[in-house]
Amino acid sequence: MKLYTSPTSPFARKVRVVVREKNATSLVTEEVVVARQDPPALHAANPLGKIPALVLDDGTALFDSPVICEYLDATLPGPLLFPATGPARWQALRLQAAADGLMDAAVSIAYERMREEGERSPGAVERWSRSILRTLDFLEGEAPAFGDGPTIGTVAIGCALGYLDLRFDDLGWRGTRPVLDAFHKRLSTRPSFSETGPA
Ligand SMILES: N[C@@H](CCC(=O)N[C@@H](CS)C(=O)NCC(=O)O)C(=O)O
Repeated sequence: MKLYTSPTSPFARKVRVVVREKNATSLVTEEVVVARQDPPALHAANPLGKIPALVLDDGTALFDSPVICEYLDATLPGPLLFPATGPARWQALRLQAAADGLMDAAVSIAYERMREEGERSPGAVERWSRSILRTLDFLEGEAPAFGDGPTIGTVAIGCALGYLDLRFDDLGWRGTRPVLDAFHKRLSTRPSFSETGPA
């Protein structure tokens, strides 16, 4: 399988973490691309032109990150990151949705910063920033129940927080969110995270 990826994309990192949690690095070749340079190979795999995209050995291409992660989890051996049924499944998917939304808002702000002065929208940045802060508070409230074994929910949260550390160093999210901070520090010691840290 071939994964189109980038060292800084939090969405691609989710997939790279899942590959490692499933002990499957030998099955997935990672190809770094710059989505904003519109590489044809990425567009062939994902018409949306976004990273990550996974091309299977039969040529089928999968996107976006929740679909790729669930495919890998379902088809590779090892402990399940997507609980099969029941409340645990909905909790994992709910946390993944919160983390993915946080990433969306953070990536949107990062892109906004790259725009020319006259093309920027301070109002949109303000809304995305408030959404990030609300979601961090939500996650702080959920963190005592995260449990020890990783799920797709906690994997996605770890990637979202790592992206904040990379791009929003000045946010200081840890100060008022001690449970989330402790969770992130614990998660970061897993090889799947330490090997995929944003470059
Ligand atoms: N919902 C998508 C989001 C993927 C995404 O936004 N990727 C960014 C990189 S972090 C991207 O490729 N952006 C390129 C663009 O928007 O042109 C997923 O979960 O995979």
